[in-house]
Amino acid sequence: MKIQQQFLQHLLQEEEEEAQKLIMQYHLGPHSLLPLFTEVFVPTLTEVGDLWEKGIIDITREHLISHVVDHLIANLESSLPESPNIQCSVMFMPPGAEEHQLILKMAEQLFKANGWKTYYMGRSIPISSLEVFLKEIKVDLLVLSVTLEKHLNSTEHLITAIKSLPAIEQPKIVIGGSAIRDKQHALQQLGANEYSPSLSALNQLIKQIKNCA
Ligand code: B12
Repeated sequence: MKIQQQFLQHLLQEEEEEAQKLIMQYHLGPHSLLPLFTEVFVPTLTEVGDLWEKGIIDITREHLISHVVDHLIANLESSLPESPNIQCSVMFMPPGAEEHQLILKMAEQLFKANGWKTYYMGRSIPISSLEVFLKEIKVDLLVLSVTLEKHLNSTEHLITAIKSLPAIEQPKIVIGGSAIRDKQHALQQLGANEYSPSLSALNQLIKQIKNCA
């Protein structure tokens, strides 16, 4: 059985420890973080969403599974090799009331693995507090993910607020997520600097930025 299917089976049977062991073996092998995310975590979450939509699993199990995946992503940090600090910093935020955050958490690990300083802000940060934070701390990049269309208005509002800060306090904004139609939507309508349709595209962008000092 493919590792992704084994992983899903462990999650569906609430075998968190086995799921964790499988991931550690995979991650410690010749594979790196990106294939773990794109070949195991993302297809598993998509499949869990389909099972839920079809009524094969209920919302309780779906919540439990997303919680376990969340935990596994956080645990990966301890197994990352030391990478040289490249003086770049990045912040992650789900806009407005958006609750889907797992992709942002995976993105955070990709940045960490490349030597970036990361700030994970989580949900419900008032824009005024964010502005105070950006005055005090240099942040080069802000990464946003929007899954549901109903959160596009608050996304646009957030981007407009960031863009009206003095240039020196403004991070560049990268956005992705299934609510974003295409690059034109992301850049022209929402006002982001970059659109990233997948974690692989984001990883390429990270590799292009060598230094922020
Ligand atoms: C886990 C989960 C939850 C968890 C989230 C927990 C957490 N901490 O994140 C909880 C239980 C909170 C949740 C809640 C809800 N959810 Co939900 N959820 C999911 C599930 C199963 C996985 C989400 C996930 O992490 N996906 C990650 C990956 C797999 O996919 P992706 O979002 O498509 O992203 C891809 C690209 O867009 C890109 N990408 C996305 N963002 C970014 C950002 C950057 C920077 C980059 C580079 C790339 C990128 O990378 C991915 C891979 O290529 C999905 C199923 C699915 N198909 O995704 C449903 C799903 C997204 N949820 C759905 C729904 C309806 C809801 C609720 C409205 C349910 C409800 N009635 O309460 C609420 C909404 C809450 C809210 N206010 O936001 C629907 C959305 C349908 C739609 N588009 O309208 C889905 C698709 C399930 C379904 N099949 O119906 N959910």
